[in-house]
Amino acid sequence: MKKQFLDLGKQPIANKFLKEKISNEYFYQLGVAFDTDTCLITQTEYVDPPLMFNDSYVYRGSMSKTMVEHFKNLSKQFINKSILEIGSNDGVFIKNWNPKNVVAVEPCKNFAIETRDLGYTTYPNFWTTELSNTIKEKHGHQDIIFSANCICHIPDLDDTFKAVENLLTDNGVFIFEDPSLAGMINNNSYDQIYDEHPHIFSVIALDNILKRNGLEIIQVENLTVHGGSNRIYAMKIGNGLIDPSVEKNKSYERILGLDKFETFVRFAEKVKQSKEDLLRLLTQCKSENKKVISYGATSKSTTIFNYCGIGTDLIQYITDTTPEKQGKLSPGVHIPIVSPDHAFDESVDYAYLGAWNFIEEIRKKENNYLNQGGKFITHVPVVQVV
Ligand code: DWN
Repeated sequence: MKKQFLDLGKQPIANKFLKEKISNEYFYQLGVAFDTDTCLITQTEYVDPPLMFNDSYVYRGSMSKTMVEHFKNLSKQFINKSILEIGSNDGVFIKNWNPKNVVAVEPCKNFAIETRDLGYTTYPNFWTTELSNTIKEKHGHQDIIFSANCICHIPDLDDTFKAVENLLTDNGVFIFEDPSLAGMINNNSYDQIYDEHPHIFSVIALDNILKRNGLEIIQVENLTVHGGSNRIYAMKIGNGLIDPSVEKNKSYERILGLDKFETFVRFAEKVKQSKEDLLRLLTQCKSENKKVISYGATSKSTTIFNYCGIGTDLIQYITDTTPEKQGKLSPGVHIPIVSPDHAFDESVDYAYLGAWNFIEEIRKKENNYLNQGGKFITHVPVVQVV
Protein backbone atom coordinates (compact mmCIF):
# COMPACT_ATOMS: atom_id res chain seq x y z
CA MET A 1 0.00 0.00 0.00
CA LYS A 2 1.31 3.47 -0.93
CA LYS A 3 1.37 6.06 1.89
CA GLN A 4 2.08 9.60 0.68
CA PHE A 5 4.49 11.78 2.68
CA LEU A 6 5.43 14.60 0.29
CA ASP A 7 3.68 16.82 -2.24
CA LEU A 8 6.05 18.58 -4.66
CA GLY A 9 3.19 20.42 -6.35
CA LYS A 10 2.35 20.80 -10.01
CA GLN A 11 5.33 19.88 -12.16
CA PRO A 12 5.99 19.98 -15.92
CA ILE A 13 7.87 17.32 -17.90
CA ALA A 14 11.38 17.83 -16.48
CA ASN A 15 13.27 17.62 -19.77
CA LYS A 16 10.69 19.26 -22.01
CA PHE A 17 12.48 22.51 -22.83
CA LEU A 18 10.29 24.92 -24.76
CA LYS A 19 11.06 26.92 -27.91
CA GLU A 20 8.54 29.51 -26.70
CA LYS A 21 5.91 29.93 -23.99
CA ILE A 22 2.84 27.81 -24.73
CA SER A 23 -0.59 27.92 -23.11
CA ASN A 24 -1.12 24.15 -22.96
CA GLU A 25 2.11 23.03 -21.24
CA TYR A 26 1.58 19.64 -19.57
CA PHE A 27 1.64 19.57 -15.74
CA TYR A 28 1.08 16.72 -13.30
CA GLN A 29 0.82 16.53 -9.50
CA LEU A 30 4.08 15.18 -8.04
CA GLY A 31 3.26 13.14 -4.93
CA VAL A 32 5.82 10.90 -3.24
CA ALA A 33 4.91 7.80 -1.23
CA PHE A 34 6.34 4.93 0.83
CA ASP A 35 5.15 1.48 -0.24
CA THR A 36 4.45 -0.41 2.99
CA ASP A 37 4.82 -3.84 1.30
CA THR A 38 8.29 -3.35 -0.19
CA CYS A 39 9.65 -0.14 1.45
CA LEU A 40 9.96 1.36 -2.07
CA ILE A 41 9.92 5.17 -2.38
CA THR A 42 7.70 5.78 -5.36
CA GLN A 43 5.41 8.37 -6.90
CA THR A 44 1.71 8.35 -6.11
CA GLU A 45 0.94 8.45 -9.86
CA TYR A 46 3.25 7.87 -12.80
CA VAL A 47 3.65 10.02 -15.90
CA ASP A 48 3.10 8.07 -19.13
CA PRO A 49 6.65 7.19 -20.37
CA PRO A 50 6.19 8.30 -24.03
CA LEU A 51 5.48 11.83 -22.76
CA MET A 52 9.08 11.88 -21.45
CA PHE A 53 11.03 9.47 -23.63
CA ASN A 54 10.40 10.05 -27.32
CA ASP A 55 12.18 11.22 -30.45
CA SER A 56 13.21 14.59 -29.01
CA TYR A 57 14.80 13.64 -25.69
CA VAL A 58 17.56 16.09 -24.78
CA TYR A 59 19.57 14.68 -21.85
CA ARG A 60 22.95 13.43 -23.06
CA GLY A 61 24.99 11.36 -20.62
CA SER A 62 28.16 12.32 -22.45
CA MET A 63 27.83 16.03 -21.54
CA SER A 64 29.84 15.45 -18.37
CA LYS A 65 33.48 14.39 -18.28
CA THR A 66 32.82 12.69 -14.95
CA MET A 67 30.27 10.32 -16.50
CA VAL A 68 32.33 9.67 -19.64
CA GLU A 69 35.26 8.61 -17.40
CA HIS A 70 32.95 6.65 -15.10
CA PHE A 71 31.66 4.46 -17.95
CA LYS A 72 35.09 4.10 -19.54
CA ASN A 73 36.47 2.72 -16.27
CA LEU A 74 33.54 0.35 -15.81
CA SER A 75 33.88 -1.03 -19.35
CA LYS A 76 37.49 -2.04 -18.62
CA GLN A 77 36.11 -4.71 -16.23
CA PHE A 78 34.37 -6.54 -19.06
CA ILE A 79 37.03 -6.94 -21.75
CA ASN A 80 35.95 -9.43 -24.47
CA LYS A 81 32.46 -9.93 -23.03
CA SER A 82 29.10 -9.39 -24.72
CA ILE A 83 26.58 -7.14 -23.13
CA LEU A 84 23.00 -5.94 -23.40
CA GLU A 85 22.35 -2.40 -22.24
CA ILE A 86 18.89 -1.18 -21.23
CA GLY A 87 18.66 2.59 -21.83
CA SER A 88 21.79 3.29 -23.86
CA ASN A 89 21.08 7.05 -24.22
CA ASP A 90 23.62 8.68 -26.58
CA GLY A 91 25.95 5.67 -26.28
CA VAL A 92 28.05 7.08 -23.42
CA PHE A 93 28.66 3.52 -22.10
CA ILE A 94 28.56 1.36 -25.23
CA LYS A 95 30.96 3.59 -27.16
CA ASN A 96 33.67 1.87 -25.09
CA TRP A 97 32.67 -1.47 -26.67
CA ASN A 98 33.13 -3.16 -29.99
CA PRO A 99 29.69 -2.94 -31.69
CA LYS A 100 29.69 -6.67 -32.41
CA ASN A 101 29.54 -7.36 -28.64
CA VAL A 102 26.61 -5.07 -27.86
CA VAL A 103 22.83 -5.16 -28.04
CA ALA A 104 21.32 -1.85 -26.96
CA VAL A 105 17.78 -0.83 -26.05
CA GLU A 106 16.83 2.85 -26.14
CA PRO A 107 13.25 4.15 -26.47
CA CYS A 108 14.34 7.74 -27.29
CA LYS A 109 14.47 7.37 -31.05
CA ASN A 110 16.83 10.31 -31.66
CA PHE A 111 19.49 8.46 -29.60
CA ALA A 112 18.58 4.98 -30.92
CA ILE A 113 19.24 6.28 -34.46
CA GLU A 114 22.50 7.89 -33.34
CA THR A 115 23.91 4.66 -31.84
CA ARG A 116 22.59 2.56 -34.75
CA ASP A 117 24.45 4.89 -37.12
CA LEU A 118 27.61 4.17 -35.13
CA GLY A 119 27.10 0.46 -35.83
CA TYR A 120 25.47 -0.66 -32.54
CA THR A 121 22.39 -2.89 -32.80
CA THR A 122 19.84 -0.70 -31.03
CA TYR A 123 16.19 -1.53 -30.37
CA PRO A 124 14.19 1.73 -30.29
CA ASN A 125 11.77 0.35 -27.71
CA PHE A 126 10.79 0.46 -24.06
CA TRP A 127 12.14 -2.43 -21.98
CA THR A 128 9.36 -5.05 -21.55
CA THR A 129 8.98 -8.84 -21.29
CA GLU A 130 7.73 -8.80 -24.88
CA LEU A 131 10.94 -7.11 -26.06
CA SER A 132 13.10 -9.50 -24.03
CA ASN A 133 11.38 -12.41 -25.84
CA THR A 134 12.19 -10.83 -29.21
CA ILE A 135 15.83 -10.31 -28.21
CA LYS A 136 16.07 -13.88 -26.85
CA GLU A 137 14.88 -15.24 -30.19
CA LYS A 138 17.33 -13.14 -32.22
CA HIS A 139 20.41 -12.96 -29.97
CA GLY A 140 19.96 -15.76 -27.40
CA HIS A 141 20.31 -15.55 -23.60
CA GLN A 142 22.65 -12.86 -22.24
CA ASP A 143 25.55 -13.21 -19.76
CA ILE A 144 25.55 -9.54 -18.76
CA ILE A 145 22.60 -7.17 -18.74
CA PHE A 146 23.62 -3.65 -17.80
CA SER A 147 21.68 -0.50 -17.14
CA ALA A 148 22.74 2.90 -15.76
CA ASN A 149 20.29 5.54 -14.59
CA CYS A 150 17.44 3.80 -16.30
CA ILE A 151 15.76 1.14 -14.13
CA CYS A 152 14.50 3.80 -11.68
CA HIS A 153 12.85 5.46 -14.70
CA ILE A 154 10.52 2.52 -15.37
CA PRO A 155 7.14 2.53 -13.58
CA ASP A 156 6.49 -1.25 -13.79
CA LEU A 157 9.40 -2.83 -11.90
CA ASP A 158 7.86 -6.30 -11.79
CA ASP A 159 7.70 -6.52 -15.58
CA THR A 160 11.18 -4.99 -15.84
CA PHE A 161 12.77 -7.62 -13.59
CA LYS A 162 10.75 -10.49 -15.12
CA ALA A 163 12.04 -9.40 -18.53
CA VAL A 164 15.63 -9.49 -17.20
CA GLU A 165 15.16 -12.90 -15.57
CA ASN A 166 13.73 -14.19 -18.85
CA LEU A 167 16.82 -13.17 -20.84
CA LEU A 168 19.71 -13.91 -18.45
CA THR A 169 21.73 -17.11 -18.71
CA ASP A 170 21.70 -19.19 -15.49
CA ASN A 171 25.07 -17.75 -14.50
CA GLY A 172 24.33 -14.35 -15.98
CA VAL A 173 24.58 -11.13 -14.01
CA PHE A 174 22.27 -8.14 -14.08
CA ILE A 175 24.22 -4.98 -13.18
CA PHE A 176 22.43 -1.69 -12.75
CA GLU A 177 23.14 1.63 -11.11
CA ASP A 178 20.80 4.40 -10.01
CA PRO A 179 20.83 7.23 -7.45
CA SER A 180 20.50 5.79 -3.94
CA LEU A 181 17.82 6.61 -1.42
CA ALA A 182 20.50 6.85 1.28
CA GLY A 183 22.24 9.53 -0.83
CA MET A 184 19.00 11.45 -1.25
CA ILE A 185 18.19 11.35 2.46
CA ASN A 186 21.72 12.31 3.52
CA ASN A 187 21.91 15.17 0.97
CA ASN A 188 18.33 16.32 1.39
CA SER A 189 18.36 16.21 -2.41
CA TYR A 190 14.63 15.98 -2.97
CA ASP A 191 15.29 17.21 -6.52
CA GLN A 192 16.18 13.60 -7.41
CA ILE A 193 12.40 13.17 -7.61
CA TYR A 194 10.78 14.20 -10.91
CA ASP A 195 8.69 12.57 -13.62
CA GLU A 196 11.58 10.47 -14.98
CA HIS A 197 12.41 9.11 -11.51
CA PRO A 198 9.19 7.38 -10.43
CA HIS A 199 11.24 5.50 -7.80
CA ILE A 200 14.31 6.17 -5.68
CA PHE A 201 15.88 2.87 -4.66
CA SER A 202 17.07 1.50 -1.34
CA VAL A 203 18.82 -1.88 -1.38
CA ILE A 204 16.11 -3.15 0.99
CA ALA A 205 13.29 -2.29 -1.43
CA LEU A 206 15.14 -3.53 -4.50
CA ASP A 207 15.88 -6.91 -2.96
CA ASN A 208 12.20 -7.30 -2.03
CA ILE A 209 11.05 -6.56 -5.58
CA LEU A 210 13.82 -8.50 -7.34
CA LYS A 211 13.10 -11.58 -5.20
CA ARG A 212 9.44 -11.74 -6.15
CA ASN A 213 10.63 -11.84 -9.78
CA GLY A 214 13.19 -14.64 -9.45
CA LEU A 215 16.31 -12.50 -8.89
CA GLU A 216 18.38 -11.59 -5.83
CA ILE A 217 21.12 -9.08 -5.07
CA ILE A 218 24.57 -10.66 -4.74
CA GLN A 219 26.69 -7.50 -4.38
CA VAL A 220 26.33 -3.75 -3.87
CA GLU A 221 28.90 -1.09 -4.73
CA ASN A 222 28.49 2.46 -3.41
CA LEU A 223 29.32 5.07 -6.05
CA THR A 224 29.84 8.80 -5.72
CA VAL A 225 28.21 9.76 -9.05
CA HIS A 226 24.91 11.65 -9.16
CA GLY A 227 25.12 12.56 -5.50
CA GLY A 228 25.49 8.94 -4.35
CA SER A 229 24.40 5.92 -6.38
CA ASN A 230 24.41 2.17 -5.87
CA ARG A 231 25.63 -0.33 -8.42
CA ILE A 232 23.60 -3.49 -7.87
CA TYR A 233 24.71 -6.94 -9.04
CA ALA A 234 21.83 -9.44 -9.18
CA MET A 235 21.53 -13.04 -10.35
CA LYS A 236 18.81 -15.67 -10.58
CA ILE A 237 17.92 -16.78 -7.04
CA GLY A 238 20.33 -19.39 -5.68
CA ASN A 239 22.85 -19.10 -8.54
CA GLY A 240 25.42 -16.75 -6.95
CA LEU A 241 27.32 -16.29 -3.71
CA ILE A 242 25.97 -13.38 -1.70
CA ASP A 243 28.66 -10.84 -0.86
CA PRO A 244 28.72 -9.23 2.64
CA SER A 245 28.17 -5.82 0.98
CA VAL A 246 24.48 -6.69 0.60
CA GLU A 247 23.78 -7.07 4.33
CA LYS A 248 26.15 -4.19 5.13
CA ASN A 249 24.13 -1.82 2.94
CA LYS A 250 20.81 -3.08 4.25
CA SER A 251 21.84 -2.64 7.88
CA TYR A 252 23.13 0.89 7.13
CA GLU A 253 19.78 1.65 5.53
CA ARG A 254 17.96 0.31 8.60
CA ILE A 255 20.10 2.65 10.77
CA LEU A 256 18.96 5.54 8.52
CA GLY A 257 15.37 4.30 8.96
CA LEU A 258 14.78 3.74 5.24
CA ASP A 259 12.42 0.88 6.10
CA LYS A 260 10.12 3.17 8.13
CA PHE A 261 7.44 5.60 6.99
CA GLU A 262 8.23 8.05 9.86
CA THR A 263 11.70 8.71 8.41
CA PHE A 264 10.11 10.16 5.29
CA VAL A 265 7.65 12.29 7.24
CA ARG A 266 10.71 13.93 8.85
CA PHE A 267 12.37 14.20 5.41
CA ALA A 268 9.28 16.05 4.10
CA GLU A 269 9.71 18.63 6.89
CA LYS A 270 13.33 19.18 5.85
CA VAL A 271 12.23 19.65 2.24
CA LYS A 272 9.84 22.43 3.26
CA GLN A 273 12.62 24.09 5.27
CA SER A 274 15.00 23.85 2.29
CA LYS A 275 12.44 25.62 0.08
CA GLU A 276 12.03 28.46 2.58
CA ASP A 277 15.80 28.85 2.99
CA LEU A 278 16.46 28.91 -0.76
CA LEU A 279 13.75 31.49 -1.40
CA ARG A 280 15.09 33.64 1.45
CA LEU A 281 18.65 33.55 0.07
CA LEU A 282 17.63 34.31 -3.53
CA THR A 283 15.34 37.13 -2.40
CA GLN A 284 18.18 38.63 -0.37
CA CYS A 285 20.50 38.49 -3.42
CA LYS A 286 17.82 40.26 -5.45
CA SER A 287 17.38 42.99 -2.83
CA GLU A 288 21.16 43.57 -3.01
CA ASN A 289 20.98 43.84 -6.84
CA LYS A 290 23.21 40.82 -7.34
CA LYS A 291 23.23 38.98 -10.64
CA VAL A 292 22.07 35.42 -10.00
CA ILE A 293 21.98 32.72 -12.68
CA SER A 294 21.74 28.94 -12.62
CA TYR A 295 24.43 26.47 -13.73
CA GLY A 296 23.14 23.35 -15.55
CA ALA A 297 19.57 23.06 -16.86
CA THR A 298 18.93 19.79 -15.07
CA SER A 299 15.83 17.72 -14.50
CA LYS A 300 16.61 18.22 -10.84
CA SER A 301 16.39 22.00 -11.14
CA THR A 302 12.98 21.63 -12.83
CA THR A 303 11.71 20.11 -9.56
CA ILE A 304 13.36 22.83 -7.45
CA PHE A 305 12.24 25.82 -9.53
CA ASN A 306 8.66 24.62 -9.91
CA TYR A 307 8.24 23.48 -6.30
CA CYS A 308 9.78 26.69 -4.90
CA GLY A 309 8.20 29.00 -7.49
CA ILE A 310 11.52 30.36 -8.76
CA GLY A 311 11.36 32.16 -12.10
CA THR A 312 13.17 34.94 -13.96
CA ASP A 313 12.47 37.33 -11.06
CA LEU A 314 15.10 35.45 -9.02
CA ILE A 315 17.26 33.67 -11.65
CA GLN A 316 18.11 35.65 -14.80
CA TYR A 317 19.08 32.70 -17.00
CA ILE A 318 20.49 29.18 -16.94
CA THR A 319 23.72 28.12 -18.63
CA ASP A 320 24.03 24.62 -20.08
CA THR A 321 26.54 22.98 -22.41
CA THR A 322 23.92 20.82 -24.19
CA PRO A 323 23.25 22.30 -27.66
CA GLU A 324 19.68 20.90 -27.67
CA LYS A 325 18.81 22.87 -24.49
CA GLN A 326 20.34 26.21 -25.53
CA GLY A 327 17.99 28.89 -26.86
CA LYS A 328 15.04 27.25 -25.11
CA LEU A 329 13.02 27.98 -21.95
CA SER A 330 13.13 25.81 -18.85
CA PRO A 331 10.01 23.71 -18.20
CA GLY A 332 7.21 25.34 -16.18
CA VAL A 333 8.95 28.50 -14.98
CA HIS A 334 10.38 29.48 -18.40
CA ILE A 335 13.87 30.68 -17.52
CA PRO A 336 15.97 31.16 -20.71
CA ILE A 337 18.81 28.69 -21.29
CA VAL A 338 22.02 29.89 -22.91
CA SER A 339 25.47 28.58 -23.69
CA PRO A 340 28.01 29.18 -20.89
CA ASP A 341 30.51 30.34 -23.56
CA HIS A 342 28.95 33.81 -23.68
CA ALA A 343 27.00 34.03 -20.45
CA PHE A 344 29.15 32.65 -17.66
CA ASP A 345 31.55 35.46 -16.90
CA GLU A 346 32.62 37.93 -14.20
CA SER A 347 29.28 39.77 -14.39
CA VAL A 348 27.69 36.82 -12.56
CA ASP A 349 27.68 37.22 -8.75
CA TYR A 350 26.01 33.93 -7.83
CA ALA A 351 25.35 30.75 -9.79
CA TYR A 352 22.84 28.31 -8.34
CA LEU A 353 24.14 24.80 -8.96
CA GLY A 354 21.42 22.96 -10.86
CA ALA A 355 24.09 20.34 -11.55
CA TRP A 356 25.32 20.13 -7.92
CA ASN A 357 26.16 16.46 -8.51
CA PHE A 358 29.11 17.61 -10.68
CA ILE A 359 30.41 20.16 -8.19
CA GLU A 360 34.01 18.88 -8.32
CA GLU A 361 34.13 18.92 -12.13
CA ILE A 362 32.54 22.39 -12.17
CA ARG A 363 34.84 23.79 -9.46
CA LYS A 364 37.89 22.75 -11.50
CA LYS A 365 36.46 24.12 -14.74
CA GLU A 366 35.32 27.42 -13.23
CA ASN A 367 38.44 28.23 -11.26
CA ASN A 368 38.66 31.70 -12.83
CA TYR A 369 35.10 32.55 -11.87
CA LEU A 370 35.77 31.54 -8.26
CA ASN A 371 39.10 33.38 -8.13
CA GLN A 372 37.38 36.54 -9.36
CA GLY A 373 34.95 36.38 -6.44
CA GLY A 374 32.08 34.52 -8.12
CA LYS A 375 30.12 32.22 -5.83
CA PHE A 376 27.95 29.15 -6.16
CA ILE A 377 24.69 28.55 -4.32
CA THR A 378 23.49 25.05 -3.51
CA HIS A 379 20.69 23.49 -1.48
CA VAL A 380 22.73 20.30 -0.89
CA PRO A 381 22.83 19.20 1.89
CA VAL A 382 21.55 22.56 3.23
CA VAL A 383 21.01 25.88 1.47
CA GLN A 384 24.35 27.68 1.42
CA VAL A 385 26.83 29.78 -0.57
CA VAL A 386 29.93 27.78 -1.51
O1 DWN B 1 18.66 9.88 -14.60
C1 DWN B 1 18.89 10.89 -15.21
C2 DWN B 1 20.17 11.56 -15.00
C3 DWN B 1 21.34 10.63 -14.99
O2 DWN B 1 20.39 12.55 -15.92
C4 DWN B 1 17.92 11.45 -16.19
N1 DWN B 1 16.60 11.20 -15.73
C5 DWN B 1 18.10 12.85 -16.61
C6 DWN B 1 19.35 13.48 -16.15
O3 DWN B 1 19.10 14.21 -14.97
P1 DWN B 1 19.67 15.68 -14.79
O4 DWN B 1 19.20 16.49 -15.94
O5 DWN B 1 19.31 16.14 -13.43
O6 DWN B 1 21.22 15.30 -14.95
P2 DWN B 1 22.63 15.89 -14.80
O7 DWN B 1 23.53 14.83 -15.24
O8 DWN B 1 22.84 16.43 -13.44
O9 DWN B 1 22.65 17.09 -15.85
C7 DWN B 1 23.73 17.96 -15.93
C8 DWN B 1 23.37 19.06 -16.89
O10 DWN B 1 24.27 20.12 -16.68
C9 DWN B 1 23.50 18.66 -18.34
O11 DWN B 1 22.49 19.29 -19.11
C10 DWN B 1 24.85 19.18 -18.75
C11 DWN B 1 25.00 20.39 -17.87
N2 DWN B 1 26.37 20.69 -17.50
C12 DWN B 1 26.90 21.94 -17.81
O12 DWN B 1 26.21 22.78 -18.41
N3 DWN B 1 28.19 22.20 -17.45
C13 DWN B 1 27.09 19.76 -16.81
C14 DWN B 1 28.38 20.02 -16.43
C15 DWN B 1 29.19 19.00 -15.68
C16 DWN B 1 28.95 21.28 -16.78
O13 DWN B 1 30.10 21.58 -16.47
